[in-house]
Amino acid sequence: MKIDIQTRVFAANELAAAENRKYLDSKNLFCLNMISSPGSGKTTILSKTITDLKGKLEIAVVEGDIQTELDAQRIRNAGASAVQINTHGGCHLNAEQVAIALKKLEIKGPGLLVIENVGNLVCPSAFELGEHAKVIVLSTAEGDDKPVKYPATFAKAAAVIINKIDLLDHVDFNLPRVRADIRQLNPKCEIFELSARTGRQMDRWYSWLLENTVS
Ligand SMILES: Nc1nc2c(ncn2[C@@H]2O[C@H](COP(=O)(O)OP(=O)(O)O)[C@@H](O)[C@H]2O)c(=O)[nH]1
Ligand SMILES: [Mg+2]
Repeated sequence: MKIDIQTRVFAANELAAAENRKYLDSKNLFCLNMISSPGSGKTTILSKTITDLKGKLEIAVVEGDIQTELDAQRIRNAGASAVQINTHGGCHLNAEQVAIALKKLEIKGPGLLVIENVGNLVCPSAFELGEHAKVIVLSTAEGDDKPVKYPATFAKAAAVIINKIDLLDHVDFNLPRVRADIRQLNPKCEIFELSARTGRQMDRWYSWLLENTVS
């Protein structure tokens, strides 16, 4: 019985994700599903990206949080459209919630749509949202064991951002080990090492976004 219900939940989600993908493709929107622990810097990375790529790339954001409109407000302050989804306890976004947010956003396209998922490294990677790629963010402040502890999530990434490299001298974070662990799980993904606070090494991330977005 339990398996039946789980199967139906996943099947309904897959259908809604496929509809989202059709919609995104019809508007020439490149869509990223951004996944990380809480506090790794997703909203900071997005805010800086929106500011720095103003005039070069149209960006819209769907924000997923258990509670509050805080992150959507930060994105609007940076100059992009944002819709906030509150899951009220749910640990991940699902494709139907994203479909509702897409209707509210009414993005013209072409451009980039980023879905900032609810902060955790487990459930979000199990629910497809219709995205073209998953981006996992890992910060130097949260320890260097995350790729090996959450292998399924890292294995699905098209790109991994190692954020807060400005803190490397102050935290226990073995960067070569993390690089090697990510490569072991996912030989092909892009790895970006940057600081959203100082702006250091954001350029490669920007080039990757621009290369993948139809203009
Ligand atoms: N030192 C440092 N702090 C950062 C960096 N990026 C984000 N932060 C801080 O980390 C905290 C969490 O950031 P936030 O963007 O809200 O993370 P989110 O929960 O993943 O969206 C905030 O206090 C940010 O100012 C960074 O590159 N370096
Ligand atoms: Mg956030």
